[in-house]
This record gives sequence, structure tokens and C-alpha cells, in this order.
Amino acid sequence: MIEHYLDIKPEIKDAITNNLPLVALESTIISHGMPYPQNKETALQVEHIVRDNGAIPATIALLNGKMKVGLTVEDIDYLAKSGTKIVKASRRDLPYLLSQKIDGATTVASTMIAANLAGIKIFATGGIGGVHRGASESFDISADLQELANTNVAVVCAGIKAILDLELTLEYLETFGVPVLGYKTDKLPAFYTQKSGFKVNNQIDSPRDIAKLLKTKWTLDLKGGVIIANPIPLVKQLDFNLMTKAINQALLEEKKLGIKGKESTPFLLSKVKDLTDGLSLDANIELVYNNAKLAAEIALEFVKVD
Ligand code: PSU
Ligand code: MN
Repeated sequence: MIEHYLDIKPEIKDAITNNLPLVALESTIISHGMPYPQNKETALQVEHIVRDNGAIPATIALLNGKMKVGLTVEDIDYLAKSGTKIVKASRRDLPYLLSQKIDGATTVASTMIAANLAGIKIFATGGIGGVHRGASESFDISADLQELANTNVAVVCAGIKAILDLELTLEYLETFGVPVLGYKTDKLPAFYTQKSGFKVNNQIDSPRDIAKLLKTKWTLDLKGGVIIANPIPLVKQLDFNLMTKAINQALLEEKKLGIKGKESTPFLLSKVKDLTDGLSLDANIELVYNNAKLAAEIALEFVKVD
């Protein structure tokens, strides 16, 4: 019984039954993506923004042997304070962690799984995982991409994290049939900046058109997710050259320290934050807020299209 592994907050259960707009939110960004206390403030503010825009937030984590959909303030505080002591839980980790009742912070991949099981189709985060630079040697390709290939959830993000190989990530997504849409832009954003030098597949200019595209995809049984790339607001974006320098430096240090696998993304994000004196964290927070708002607007339209 799936219900045995799902703990859905009553407000959310009710919203699903009544076809009300919902937005899923992940928890790896809380425990592994940002330091305390900014992680807690951001997680609570993101929920607030979703509500202000007319949808119901559903932050997801593994707690007490269940995928908990809809967290309490205490849950968020626990995930934020525990930081990297909480296991970063992706698809492959779910059977072990749930059967052993070990708590976990869900990545984009595992948040998509839980959201889909609960019946939530729109999800907001910062940036998705992707193909890492040097992947031809390391084989490091985020499980987020396979989830996008298979699970019917739309992910609103500020593009592919700039620490990754954007070109290879786009190729991978093309192979697996994952549409990459640009919200009001034909340029692929690079997380901290509005542009990356690459293009999205299609520009789309309204939440209603995005909702219509999602309905079309899933009605045709074209399984898998959709990436809605929403550029960081112009006034909040960081300088492209400054970021390129910081990211290259962080990648060098990672290599020197021999950091690999699931530690890679959290290490790079935190190193880039130090190298930019916290500027990258401020940008990361702003882009998540921006994505939460758009995800709520899409969720509102999604429940209306037929
Ligand atoms: N976006 C952020 N910060 C993060 C992440 C995304 O702004 O910390 C997390 C997501 O949970 C994503 C994960 O799924 O990083 C990717 O990790 P990996 O490359 O190991 O798959
Ligand atoms: Mn990886």
C-alpha cells in the first residue's frame, strides 16, 4: 500500500480532492543547498509566496519512514538546523531510508516522485541537477534528469545550475524528450544570470499557455516532466564573468579535494557562496522566490484547463 509510505497533510489531501492549485517544494535545498538560518527563512518565505499567489504549498521530505507532503514549521526548522546531517535522498535512496525509517531531504528527483504519488503536478525549486562538467570521465549525471524523463511533474527553475555542463544537459534532455521552456525568454538562464549563451526549445509567455502545454503532453501520455526555465529577475542577477571565475575556482578546489558523487553539488554551491562573499546565496534565494510565484500562477491555470 502506497499510503503506508505517504503522509499527506489534511489541507493538501483536501486540496487534491477538490482540484485546488498546489505547488510542491523540495527539501534538499533546505538541508544541503543553503546555510542556517537563511535556509529556514527561505523555506518559510517560499511557502508564503505560494499562498500569496493563490496556491497551497507542499514542502516534501522523508520523515519517520514516510514521504511527508506538507511540512510543519517544526519540520522545516529541524531540516534547516540539521543541515548536512540529514541524508540527501534521491530516487535510489528511497527504499533504504523509508524501510529503515531514516529521515531524508528530498532532491528534485525524489520530490517529483512524492509529488506525483500525492497528485501534485507543479513543483518549484532553484535549479535542477544535470550533467556535470567532465561527465565523460566521471559519469556524474544527476538522477534529476532521469526523473524528468519519466515522472509527470513540471519543474519551475531558474535553469540548469551554472556549475554544470549546460550544453550536455540540454543534449541529455533532448534525448529523453524533456521539453525545456523559457518563460518570457528564448534564452536558457544560467541560474545566477539571465543568460547562458544557450537557447531553450521554446519561449512561452503566459502561465495559461504553460498549463495548456502540460495538459497536452500528459493527455497524449508523453510521460515525463517539463522544465520551465524562469530567469532570475534582472536586478537580482549576478555578473556573468564574476560567476564564471567563482565557479571555475570552486571546480578546481573540488578536484583537489577529490569530492565526488552526491557531495559535489552541495560543495560547489557552498564554495561559490564563499568565493562571492555570499552574493550567490542572495541570488539563489531571490530566484527561488521568483520561481515559487510563477509555479503558483501555473498551478492556478492548470486546475482550470481541460
Ligand atoms: N537547487 C538549488 N539548490 C540545491 C538543489 C537545487 O538552488 O541544493 C539541489 C536539488 O535538490 C537537486 C540537487 O535535486 O541539488 C542535485 O544534486 P545532484 O547533482 O547530486 O543530483
Ligand atoms: Mn551526481
